[in-house]
Amino acid sequence: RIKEQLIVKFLFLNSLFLPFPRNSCQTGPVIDMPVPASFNDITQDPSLENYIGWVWYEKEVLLPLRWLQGDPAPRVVLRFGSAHYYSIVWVNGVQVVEHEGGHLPFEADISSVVQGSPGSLCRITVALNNTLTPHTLPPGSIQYMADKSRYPKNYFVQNTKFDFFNYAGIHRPVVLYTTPAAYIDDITVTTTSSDSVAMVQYQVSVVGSTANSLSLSLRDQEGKVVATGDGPVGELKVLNPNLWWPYLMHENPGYLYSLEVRMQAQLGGALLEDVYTLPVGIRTVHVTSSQFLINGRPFYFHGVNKHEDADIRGKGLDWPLIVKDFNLLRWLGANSFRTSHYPYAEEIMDLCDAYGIAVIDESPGVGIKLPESFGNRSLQHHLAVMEELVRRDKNRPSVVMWSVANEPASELPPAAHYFKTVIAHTKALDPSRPVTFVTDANYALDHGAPYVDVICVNSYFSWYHDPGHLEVIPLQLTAQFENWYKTYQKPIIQSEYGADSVPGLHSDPPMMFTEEYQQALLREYHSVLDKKRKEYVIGELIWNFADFMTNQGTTRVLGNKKGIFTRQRQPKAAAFVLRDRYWKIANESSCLPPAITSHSLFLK
Ligand code: BDP
Repeated sequence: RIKEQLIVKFLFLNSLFLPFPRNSCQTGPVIDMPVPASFNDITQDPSLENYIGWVWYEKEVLLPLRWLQGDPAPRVVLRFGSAHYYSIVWVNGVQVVEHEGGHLPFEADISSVVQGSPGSLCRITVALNNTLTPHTLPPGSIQYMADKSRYPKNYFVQNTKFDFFNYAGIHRPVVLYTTPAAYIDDITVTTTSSDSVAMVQYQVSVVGSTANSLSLSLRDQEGKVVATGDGPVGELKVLNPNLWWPYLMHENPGYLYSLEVRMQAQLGGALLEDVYTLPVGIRTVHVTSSQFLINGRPFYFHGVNKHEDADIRGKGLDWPLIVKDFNLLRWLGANSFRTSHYPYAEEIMDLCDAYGIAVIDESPGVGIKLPESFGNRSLQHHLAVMEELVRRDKNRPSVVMWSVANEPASELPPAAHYFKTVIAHTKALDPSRPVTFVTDANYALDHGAPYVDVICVNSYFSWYHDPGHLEVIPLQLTAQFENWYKTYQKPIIQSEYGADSVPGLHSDPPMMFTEEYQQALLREYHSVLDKKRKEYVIGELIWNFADFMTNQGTTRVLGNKKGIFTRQRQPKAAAFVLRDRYWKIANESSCLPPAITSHSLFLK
């Protein structure tokens, strides 16, 4: 890769926008680029696949005239669901927002720009840079190869300490929307409940007016108003509530009420009204020394770790894939997943709320290994990312725990201050949920574990350690659990375990990389999990739901093959092992789950 590389310019295609009139003599060569999508796999050009640096997107759209006029005129907002990694956005040549971080939304109030411009054409320009540094989340580093006998001049590589391809692009939808000049800026909802009564505590913030009134009404799924309230802070009382339950823990999982918040404000003689509707699930989460309780009942995570990853679109949002994955989760009998290793699209989280899939919501804190990534600069950024994540997902009943990181070098002494601070900050932002990070450090050396509510531990016995020796799993896994529990007396989740398998590769006796070996390894883990789940182990999340792309390397055959489904979502033999197990576990609970048939999957 050469540093003085071309600056890639894209047209972005998004059904929301009108086509951009090409003018290549002004801009140089331009490629059509779909949004949302990663740009890496769209063309046949390997230099774009592995591109590191700035790319530019541009699009012209026509705004309705009513967005540009009025007294007061509406507020016009440009919102990005996410763009990886660092973005600068201009509208009609005026910079409107800068954002660091690839997996969370950002937006800009562009009213003054578009309302001040003649005409209703709005030119949106985005400069995007996917370079990772020791202070980004996830961290990375650029390495220049100075040896001129081996590399061309200015040759460099991007090094990362995480195991997925660093896809880049505008990954989630871009929308333009309006609000009145005075508007509902934020709503926070928390819930408590006893058998026959629940309280929904709310807090609403309004921007743009001090003279406003707020009224709230909570409707059940039949549309009946079950509680009303007013003012910016208060409590709604719900008699005989329908609680939000995870999938397979109740015959009606994912029950959502609908909270309508209505604001009226006087502004310059005009009466403005803003209405926002928020889905609300009533549920509680508690952690004891050996249990994870949802609505007071022990919850066992039988689920998966996922990735946002697919052929062609990379990490771009893809509705058919999302719905397919939820159908597979329900087929599998999975009640939960971890958003390994970054926050997932809001569209995915919406379905978790609606289907009752419990989520461990993870920040992009993956691959924090270098000592400089534990310094103050990185820490401040990590705190800011947790603020963005909590602000986005705080009202989601499906989010039952925050994970601030995956497999950091938590054996390094600075990890103590770092994780103490990040976890305390997250708890201050959201006192209602437990906080964890996922560790692969030795139990006796981990400096972050004292601060978590639940121990989440990854291990790859008989894969990365003692490869090929399935017989060591019972001893090593039992010791792992006992050591952690003895040290911390906190509930434990096996947050990753698994083996690569190349679909169609077979051997008996099982050998590594075959479907049989993946099955056998899972079964060995399960026999220990079956003992320990009666004690303090509160969950198991397979690594991974599906095969996914990684950097090229000698241990990766077109990506990581630890999926129980292929990248195209076909089951490997291991998927059937897990399916039998998850349905068996679900059927053991006192509440019988609904009989699942392929037909009933479509009825909800
Ligand atoms: C774990 C990481 C995960 C990797 C997995 C693996 O958390 O991101 O993909 O190992 O190597 O350590 O398959």
